[in-house]
Amino acid sequence: MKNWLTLSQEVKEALDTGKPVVALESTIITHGMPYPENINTALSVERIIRNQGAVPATIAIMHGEIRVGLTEEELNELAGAKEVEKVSRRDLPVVLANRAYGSTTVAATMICAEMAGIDVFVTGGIGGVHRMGETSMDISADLEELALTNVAVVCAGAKSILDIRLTMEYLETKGVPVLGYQTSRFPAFYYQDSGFDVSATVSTPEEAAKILKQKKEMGLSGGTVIGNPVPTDAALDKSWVEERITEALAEAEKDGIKGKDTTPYLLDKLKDVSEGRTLTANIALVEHNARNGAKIAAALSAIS
Ligand code: PSU
Ligand code: MN
Repeated sequence: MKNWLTLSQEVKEALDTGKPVVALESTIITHGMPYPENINTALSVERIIRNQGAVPATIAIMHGEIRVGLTEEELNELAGAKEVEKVSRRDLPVVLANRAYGSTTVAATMICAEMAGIDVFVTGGIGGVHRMGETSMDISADLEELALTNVAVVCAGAKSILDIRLTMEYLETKGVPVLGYQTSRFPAFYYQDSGFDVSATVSTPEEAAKILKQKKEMGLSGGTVIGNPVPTDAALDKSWVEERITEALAEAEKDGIKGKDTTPYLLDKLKDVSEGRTLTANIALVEHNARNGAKIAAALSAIS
C-alpha cells in the first residue's frame, strides 16, 4: 500500500464489500464557506449520505498523506484551521512532499477518489471557464480533470460566477458527458437553468448508474458531470444574482485578484453583497447533491 494514501477503516470496508461510497471535497470547507457554516454543512452532508445507506468519504491532505474518510474531529480541525492550502492537481505532490495541510479541489478530489476506487463524488459546483476566460486564460483545472479522470461528479452545475457557455463548449470538446438529473438544462448553481442544454437527461438514479457502468466497461477515460439543480425553494432569482455577480466581479478587478484566489474571493464577496443569501443557497444545493449523489452511488453499486 502507498504510504501517502490512507483510507479510513469504514471506507476501506465499504469498498471491499461493494457498499456505496460517496467522495466529498474539502476546499468547499476551507475556502468555499465561512466558519461555522462550513463545518455544519460538512457534517450535515455526511449525515444525508449515511441516511441513504452510503458511506461518505471526505478527502483532504493531512500529515503528509491523502486521507480518504475523515472523523468528525478531523473535519472540525480542517474547518477551524487557518493555514490550509487549496490543493489542485499541480499542488498535490508539493503539499504531500512538504507534509503540509491541504484541502482538495474538485480536480484533486477526483484524482484521489479514483486512486481509492470511488466512482461517485458530490460537490457544490464545478469550476469552469471564468468570464473573460478567452483573454485571461483562467480555466479551472477541474475541466481538464474531467477530461482525464473517471469519476462522476454530482453538482448543481458550474458556479454562476463563470462563463457557462464557454464551460459547456470545453466539456464538449473534451468528450465529457454532461447529464441533467431530471432536467434538460445545465443548472447554474444559484439558479436552476443556465439556458444551455445538457448532453443527455436522466430521470432516475438507476438511469445515471447505467450510463456510468457503460462508460467504465468501455474504458472511456474522463469523468461525467451530473447536474442536479438547486431545489426550487432555495434557488435565487437569476437577474438579481447576476447583478450581485457583476458587483463581486468589479470588486475582484479592483483588488487585483487572480489565479487560485479568484474563486474563493468571489464566493466570499457574493455572500457579502447578497447579505448571506448566496451562502444559504450554496448549503441547500450541496445537501441536495448529497442526497441524489448517494442514491446514484447506491444504484451503481447494485449493478456493479
Ligand atoms: N463549489 C463550491 N464551493 C467551492 C468550490 C466549488 O460550492 O469552494 C471550489 C471547488 O473546490 C472547485 C474550486 O474545484 O472551487 C474551483 O477553483 P478554481 O476556479 O480556482 O479552479
Ligand atoms: Mn483559476
